[in-house]
Amino acid sequence: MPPAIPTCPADTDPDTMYDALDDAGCLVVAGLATPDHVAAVRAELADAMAATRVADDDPDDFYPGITRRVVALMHRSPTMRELMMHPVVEELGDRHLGPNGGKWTLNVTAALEVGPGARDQVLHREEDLYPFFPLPRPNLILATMWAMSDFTADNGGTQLVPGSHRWDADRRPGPEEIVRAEMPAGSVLVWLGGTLHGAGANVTADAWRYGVVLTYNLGWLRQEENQHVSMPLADALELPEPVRSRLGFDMDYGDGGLGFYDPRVVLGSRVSA
Ligand SMILES: O=C(O)CCC(=O)C(=O)O
Repeated sequence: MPPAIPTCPADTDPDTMYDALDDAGCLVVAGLATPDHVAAVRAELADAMAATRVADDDPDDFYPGITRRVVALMHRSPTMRELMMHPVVEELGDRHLGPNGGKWTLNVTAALEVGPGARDQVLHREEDLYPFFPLPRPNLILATMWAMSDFTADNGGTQLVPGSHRWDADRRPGPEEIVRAEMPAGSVLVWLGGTLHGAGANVTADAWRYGVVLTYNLGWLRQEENQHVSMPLADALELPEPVRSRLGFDMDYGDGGLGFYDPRVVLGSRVSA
C-alpha cells in the first residue's frame, strides 16, 4: 500500500483524530475554516504580503525561491488569532504535547505563498530545532498548515512522509514514500514535529498556493519565533488571557516558575506598588 495522509471531517471524534495523527504523523481535517475566515485572513495579510519580495531561487537556500513569507501573524491577523485557538487544534495539542510537559505555546507563524516554478523544499523535521534529543524524539512540536487556497499535488501542496516520525536518524525516504497534501481551502493539515515534510514544487503555469503555518511547542522549550517581540507588550495586554497564555506571556511553563516576572513592572503605571 502506498503511504497516504489520513483525512477526516471537522466533526470526527477526538479519539479517532488522535489515533490517525499518532499513527501516520500527519492528518488533514477538512472544513475547519469557513470561506469567511479564509477571506478575512487573506484581507488582513494582503498589505504585508504585497510588501514582501518574492524570494530569488538559491539552490542552497533552505527556503525555495519564487515564494513569499510573512511572519508575526498574531499581530497582523485577528482572524488567525481566532483560528490559532481552534478547539480541534486545542484538543490535538493537549493530547500530543500535554503529556510531555503540561502547558504548550505558539512557536512559529508564517503565511507562505508558493509560486509557479518553485522547487521542492528540502525535507526536514520541525523538531530539528532541538537536536539535543535523539531520533525518534518525544513529541515536542505540533504543526498546522491552514489552507488559504486549494492545495494540489501540482501547485505546491506540502510534501509529507507518513510514518517518518518513528524513524531513526539514518533512514531516508524513497520517492514512493513522499506524498503531497491535497486539500480544499479551509482545511488544516496537522503533523507531528518528527514527521519529514517540506513545501512542494509548484509545476502549474499560474496558480499560487497560499497557506498559513502555525506550529506549537512545549512550554519549557524556547519558541523559534520570538512571540514576545512579534507581539508588542501593550497589544498583548489587550488580548484575552487564553490567547496571551498560548503566546507564552504568562508564567509557570513546566514544573516551577519558568517565565516568571513581576506584574508591577510589566503593567507599569497600572499597578502602584
Ligand atoms: O509551505 C509548506 O508547505 C511547508 C513549509 C515548511 O515546511 C517550512 O517553511 O519550513
